[in-house]
Amino acid sequence: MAYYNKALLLFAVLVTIACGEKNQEQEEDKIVVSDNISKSSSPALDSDSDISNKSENGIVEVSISASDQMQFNKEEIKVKAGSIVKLTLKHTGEMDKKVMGHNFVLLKQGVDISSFGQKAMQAEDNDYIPEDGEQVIAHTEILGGGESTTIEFQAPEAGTYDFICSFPGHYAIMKGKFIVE
Ligand SMILES: [Cu+2]
Repeated sequence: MAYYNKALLLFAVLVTIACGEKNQEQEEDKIVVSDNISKSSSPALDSDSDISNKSENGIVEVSISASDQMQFNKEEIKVKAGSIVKLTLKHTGEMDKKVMGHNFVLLKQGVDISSFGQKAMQAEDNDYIPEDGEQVIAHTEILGGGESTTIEFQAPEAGTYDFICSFPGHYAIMKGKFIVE
């Protein structure tokens, strides 16, 4: 119940932020979410192209899934700076979260993945997020097979960030780039 309230509060804050940014240039409203790297990397497609997902009020929806094969289905996620990211993580497998748990953790720039991953390993009671939380921009809880969860956060400043699953032993394979343009 406490978690729910917290999530609701966070949502309310994010909505407030999103509304505050409504007045930015129209250009800011165009969010590119890449779910197919080869398709979106064509230089012929400029930012005015209509094929990319557009967002309402600067909110961009991103979905990513994780499997019993210990893999994310995406290696790259692209969003526009300043947007509110509504990210859904889905565990498409069947295995228990104690055996094949997955989360999505967006790391701050400069954080070393393997040293973070080793620290995270000791934080089982905190969804494998180190208690200080200092190296993390946003994260989901740990999911087991068949579960899904959605988080919202503000995209950090333009740049390339790493995302990982911090379940013990997964970060070496389950990682990708979160690109803010
Ligand atoms: Cu995982």
